[in-house]
Amino acid sequence: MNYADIHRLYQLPLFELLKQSRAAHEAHWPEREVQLCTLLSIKTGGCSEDCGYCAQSARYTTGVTAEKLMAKEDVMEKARAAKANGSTRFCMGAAWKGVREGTEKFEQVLGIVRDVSTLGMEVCVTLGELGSAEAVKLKQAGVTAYNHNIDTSPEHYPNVVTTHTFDDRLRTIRHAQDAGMSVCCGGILGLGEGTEDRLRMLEVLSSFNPQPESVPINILMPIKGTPMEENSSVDVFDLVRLIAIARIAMPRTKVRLSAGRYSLSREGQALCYYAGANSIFYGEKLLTTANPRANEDLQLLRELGLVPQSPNPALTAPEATRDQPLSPCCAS
Ligand code: SAM
Ligand code: DTB
Ligand code: SF4
Repeated sequence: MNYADIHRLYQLPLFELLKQSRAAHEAHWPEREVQLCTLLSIKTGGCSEDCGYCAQSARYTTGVTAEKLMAKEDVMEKARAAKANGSTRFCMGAAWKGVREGTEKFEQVLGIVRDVSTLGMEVCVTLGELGSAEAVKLKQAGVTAYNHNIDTSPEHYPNVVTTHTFDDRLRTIRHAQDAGMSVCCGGILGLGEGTEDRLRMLEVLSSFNPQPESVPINILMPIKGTPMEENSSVDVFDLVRLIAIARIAMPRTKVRLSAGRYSLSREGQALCYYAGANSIFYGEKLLTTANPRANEDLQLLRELGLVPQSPNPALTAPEATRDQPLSPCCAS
């Protein structure tokens, strides 16, 4: 969807926008299901990059200490627990700039993926930059989805990160898509961006071909010690508007209400579900920060008449539309 159409939606009275996003949601997601995804940080802290929001960058003193890659057995224990709790997607994150074929750490990750993929959950990883060879190897090992966020608009990105570029992010996304993985790609609200940046971010995401299989919408978790620790908070109605526009612009995409749920009221979360969110990170911890308790989430879903999504381990990646260009490899 182009910027003008996205902007027109943004300017609608809130309830008119919600009427349109409900219609899109009910047409494509009639089951009232919400996907439950469990996150695990398999390699925490010590990252070379300078992402201004991140607790795991080695450039800021945040209280997060650098750890080694987790042992496979420990990851498997967490993955089994996630499955037992009803998660259908297991997302493993690593605080790396990226991974390279032939390195010991990449081989270790492939081993972890192979084992986790035997459990019958969707397997998602977020490891930073990928080349095409790494993407193919991850797909072969059993990754169903690759998470790599664009985080904000191309214009605002250099104010947030300087150690890699927006185009680097797009290239990795393209490699993941070319290898046949689903792409999970979204962003963060609260990075000091303006409304125009938020809408541009949705324009870029919706222009992917295929569109992302899932779009996480994070609210900044302000981390002490990072340049963004004092950023102003995000207005809940702005969040709801963005979710509604994402639902209309990417009707087949799972829209994940991601980091920041901890500070939202139950009513605020209910409005996000109504607007079109149909996926959450589930379990008390995100990567390094807190998330609502699992039993509170299940209770809220019950009260709203929503149900946890049934497992789909055979998930196949969305297909590109043939009569349109593939996802861009750079923003210009
Ligand atoms: N290093 C890899 C990368 O950057 O793609 C994977 C891990 S990174 C922590 C994954 C994503 O988490 C980031 O792209 C960002 O969107 C999100 N994230 C990180 N810190 C956050 C924070 N403080 N608040 C909200 N979202 C955050
Ligand atoms: C995404 O979009 N959000 C998740 C996941 N993908 C990897 C990460 C949120 C991290 C929040 C801050 C933290 O816990 O360190
Ligand atoms: Fe490193 Fe990813 Fe954090 Fe950026 S967001 S500092 S790349 S872990």
